[in-house]
Amino acid sequence: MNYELFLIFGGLLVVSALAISFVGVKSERFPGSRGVLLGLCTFFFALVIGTAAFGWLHAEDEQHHREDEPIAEESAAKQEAGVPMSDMGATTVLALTSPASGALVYSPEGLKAAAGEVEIVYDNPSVVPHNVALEFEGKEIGKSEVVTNSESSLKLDLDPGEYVFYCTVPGHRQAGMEGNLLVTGRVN
Ligand SMILES: [Cu+2]
Repeated sequence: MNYELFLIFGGLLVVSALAISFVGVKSERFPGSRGVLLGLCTFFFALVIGTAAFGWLHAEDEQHHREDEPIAEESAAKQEAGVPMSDMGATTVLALTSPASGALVYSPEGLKAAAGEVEIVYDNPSVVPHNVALEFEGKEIGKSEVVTNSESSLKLDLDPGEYVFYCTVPGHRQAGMEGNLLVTGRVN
């Protein structure tokens, strides 16, 4: 709507300016009186203000449209992927970190979660490479990317049981980078 008004005002401004200059060139007596001059000035002033105002309002509208789009696209993508809206955010997120000094330890030393989707978000603020892997009954069931000065995460669907988390960088687990993850029964 504001865009149409912007076009109308803008178009009117261009047409009137051309008409006035044409009359001005043809007639030596133009504008003739102060009243006509004043009227024309007011007329152009109003057109310029109108064009600018609706142009600005239109720009505002556009911006709102753009702000709304990403959210709409994201939920549409999730629905397409078959993820029910109500089940989103049911993941248990566990924070794990190591000292910035590069010491070969995890903090906290043990983790606990309810069965279901579990994500271990590991933050390594040191220059020593680390990651987090998970083992069940002596078998590795998943591992995150090895990182320095960054975060890496591991997401798995876990049944109740006792798991062991550790660092896969050679020597680190033996030096103490391991801990227990206890997964308890599903809470429904
Ligand atoms: Cu490590």
